[in-house]
Amino acid sequence: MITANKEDELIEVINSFEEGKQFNTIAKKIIAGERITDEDGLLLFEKASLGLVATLANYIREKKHGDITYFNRNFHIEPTNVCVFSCKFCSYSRLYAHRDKGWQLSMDQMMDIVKSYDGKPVTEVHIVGGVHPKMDLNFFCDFISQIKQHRPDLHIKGFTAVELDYMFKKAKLSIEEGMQRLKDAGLQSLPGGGAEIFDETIRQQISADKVNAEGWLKIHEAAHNLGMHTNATMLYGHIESYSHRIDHMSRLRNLQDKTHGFNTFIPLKFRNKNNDMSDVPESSVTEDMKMYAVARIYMDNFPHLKAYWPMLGRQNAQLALSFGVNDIDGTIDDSTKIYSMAGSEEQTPSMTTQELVMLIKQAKRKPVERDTLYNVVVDYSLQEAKEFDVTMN
Ligand code: V47
Ligand code: SF4
Repeated sequence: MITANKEDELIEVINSFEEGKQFNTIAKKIIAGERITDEDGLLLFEKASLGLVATLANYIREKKHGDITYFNRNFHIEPTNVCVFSCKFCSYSRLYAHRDKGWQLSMDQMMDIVKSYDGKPVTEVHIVGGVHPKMDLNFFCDFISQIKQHRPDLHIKGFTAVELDYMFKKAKLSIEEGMQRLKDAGLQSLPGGGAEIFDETIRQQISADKVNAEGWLKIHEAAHNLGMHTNATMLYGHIESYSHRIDHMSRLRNLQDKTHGFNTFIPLKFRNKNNDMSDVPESSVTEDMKMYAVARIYMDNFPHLKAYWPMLGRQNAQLALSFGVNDIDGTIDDSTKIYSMAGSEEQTPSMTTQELVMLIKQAKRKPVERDTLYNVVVDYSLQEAKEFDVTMN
């Protein structure tokens, strides 16, 4: 619980930083539960030390969640890496003209992946891939309903707004009609991908040909209006400026005010291997941690902030727990290639429940397994280390 003492303490700590005085107003807003402005956000990015943003972000994180740190048991299905688009940062996709160099799973192959988890305690399947012109809305509705028939308890989170925009246009359906079809088939929530950077000038340079900011936001709004929850990402650390990051977060914050449908914000660090932006250096760990902290401070109406460990690496994801992050995603089971192909340290991303629990406990936080909608599945903070060997695999 946050006490008056803790609030006095916060101001005292902020004032102890060399630059502390100019951040007094922001600290007071945070204590009062008031929203910071775009200018405040920019000031934090540009002028605050890492220690200062960490202090503010951690205060907010503990006010919202205490020490609870969520993870889930999940796996991904990437139906194809063939894609009609050509984002410059993408190391994963192969153009349709070179589809023989990529993969394209059949319905049976995808259902075999789902069936390989029979009897295993996973709660979520995350479906995401390239935009393949032959994998259309009917194909994916069929796939989703087959998953639901086979395993009704598995939460299906699938398809970025980029994939959906293409599917709906091809099917000549409005966003609302297309989304309703997928929901009826069994789709339950949307992942946050495809957002990249909303600013049109930057978007034109890194992913010119796919859905723009307005389209991305409209698709998420439509999902929210149908009662579905979604996530939001931001690809940072390439050619964008701090103002572009604030603009991106501002558009998400505004939509969240309207719909309250977002669960989690996920800043995604640009990785520069094997893509057309390999000349752009990657951000430093200091910059990554600052990104998480400012996101936690600025995105006041987003309940959760996720450090996606397959992209960031497990040690930096652990570190991020001191910079506002309260979720590190899941077990993954080596089922995604997006980040390993872009040069992530995690070449075969997979963590057992025990490893995730220990990683969180080492950071002196409380590990809680969640489902996709943040319902508690198991609270591991209540279990002694000895019991792990018996209860977890
Ligand atoms: O939109 C692609 C990113 C995203 C690179 O909602 C890259 O829970 C860095 O959105 N460097 C797709 N990032 C993945 C995604 C996601 C992942 C995990 C969890 C959730 C969730 C969503 O991957 C793309 C793009 O922004 N990406 N290439 C790269 N070289
Ligand atoms: Fe295609 Fe997505 Fe890669 Fe862009 S990021 S090229 S839309 S797979």
